[in-house]
Amino acid sequence: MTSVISDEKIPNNVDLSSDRRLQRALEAWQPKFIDWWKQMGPVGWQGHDIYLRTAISVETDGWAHFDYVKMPDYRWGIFLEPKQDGRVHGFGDNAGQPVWDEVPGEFRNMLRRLVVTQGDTEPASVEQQRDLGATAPSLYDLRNLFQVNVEEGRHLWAMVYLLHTYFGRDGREEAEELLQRRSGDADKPRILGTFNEPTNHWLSFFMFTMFTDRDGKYQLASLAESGFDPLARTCRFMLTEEAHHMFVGESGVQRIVKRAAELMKQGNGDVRAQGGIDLPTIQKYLNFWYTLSLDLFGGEVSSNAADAFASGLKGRFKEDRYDEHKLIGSTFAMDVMRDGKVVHEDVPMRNALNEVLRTEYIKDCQRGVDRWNKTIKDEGIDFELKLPDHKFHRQIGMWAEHAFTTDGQLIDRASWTAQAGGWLPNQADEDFVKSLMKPVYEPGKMASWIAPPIKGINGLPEKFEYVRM
Ligand code: BYC
Repeated sequence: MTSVISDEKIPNNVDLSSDRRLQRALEAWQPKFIDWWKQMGPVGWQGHDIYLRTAISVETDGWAHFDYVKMPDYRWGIFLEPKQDGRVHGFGDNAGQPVWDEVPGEFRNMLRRLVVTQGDTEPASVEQQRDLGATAPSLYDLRNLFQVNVEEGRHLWAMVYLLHTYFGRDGREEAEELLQRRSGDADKPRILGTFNEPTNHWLSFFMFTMFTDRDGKYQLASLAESGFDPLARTCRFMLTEEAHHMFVGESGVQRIVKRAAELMKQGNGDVRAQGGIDLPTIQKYLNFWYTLSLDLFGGEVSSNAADAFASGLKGRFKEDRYDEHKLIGSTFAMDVMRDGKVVHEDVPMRNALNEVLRTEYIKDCQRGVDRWNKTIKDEGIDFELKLPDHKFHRQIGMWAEHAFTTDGQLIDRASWTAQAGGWLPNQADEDFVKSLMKPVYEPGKMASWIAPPIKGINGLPEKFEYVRM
């Protein structure tokens, strides 16, 4: 193997050292990835030593190896969960048949589209977050940002591995394009809308990792059920890393909420005047990022979703929990728009699968919001954060053409526009939040608007130098 492609540089459990074809594809792609990382990855921190976790094997002691590393030297690896002998399709028309180790010809395009869409979100999020290092509220948070970024990089590698190994020349071309699209670019945007939105301060970053990464959890879990076994095994391993990203988001917002509640009890109770982010402003950013993330589940009634399920490529969240896995003749009761009115109707289950998954996701988000509300209550403050109705502020699917309040009341577009600044961050909110974003790089110190974490990384104290300045 070459100096660029070696088991030492690219930890893996896919037998890279004897796979000449994969080595050749990666020899061409890896330098382009590094160029992309240096150009589009975290700005200003490429030469610093960061205390990072690297996955060096899938065994429990190998997937969380901690050490200082400079980001461009991070060992992005390729890991699949070990193969389960005798695994069969768990759902769809082929339920009970042996899973596929190669791409089935008739589903090649659909599968490639799923892998590319998943892959595209990973570099997109790194691009969205590239400037945040300049305003980190602490070294602890700065390190967590970079941990998330390098792992999104690894998730890109995971999808590129599938493209290179199973999709021949098309796969190599798609892998190149994953490095060419750019978040927010007018000519070459990222595929899904949410991944073109700027994430230019830390409140948005924490909301993004809470809500958007949680979409990642649900999409990966559905792909982890896939009858295309290499995809299922790849996604299973990715889910272990995704959990940390959601922790960063949920605990980040929780610390901001806690600080707001503390400040409400101090001085004259004016949170903003005391350098915090007030709860109504936090609610607006919640409304914004949650609804953008709802869009990531696709249309409410979708033949794409039905086809992906029927063919055995994409299942439901934890398919094992269900008794019935073919879904022929069953229905899902859901809100739909009929003659200008919202009605509850039975929709053929296969076509409703995006909504089924979104419903699971909403329940999970609610559990997180409940935990934030507990923090507020424990501080003795009377205020509740709420998830807005699923029809509010949608850009994708059947609600996108209509305007709804945060309670789900249908209103006309003009009334919506008149009230939007009270529901979603307006320019003044954005300016205010940005005015608080001043870097704090002294070990153990925190910005004024966020409470300290409960504990440090990997058993280390909060004042540990997580990024060497
Ligand atoms: N924006 O039948 P429809 C993550 C398109 S996040 C723009 O309604 P379908 C991560 C759709 O492509 C998880 N376009 O929906 C998180 C289709 O276009 P074409 C990412 C959209 O296909 C944080 C048309 O509308 N993984 O990992 O059933 C940090 C009609 O589509 C959007 C995946 O998404 C949108 N929001 O479902 C880092 C899994 N929604 O084909 C990472 C793979 C829909 O007519 N992807 N469209 O041109 C999928 O399973 C599906 O593609 C979707 C869409 C669930 C996204």
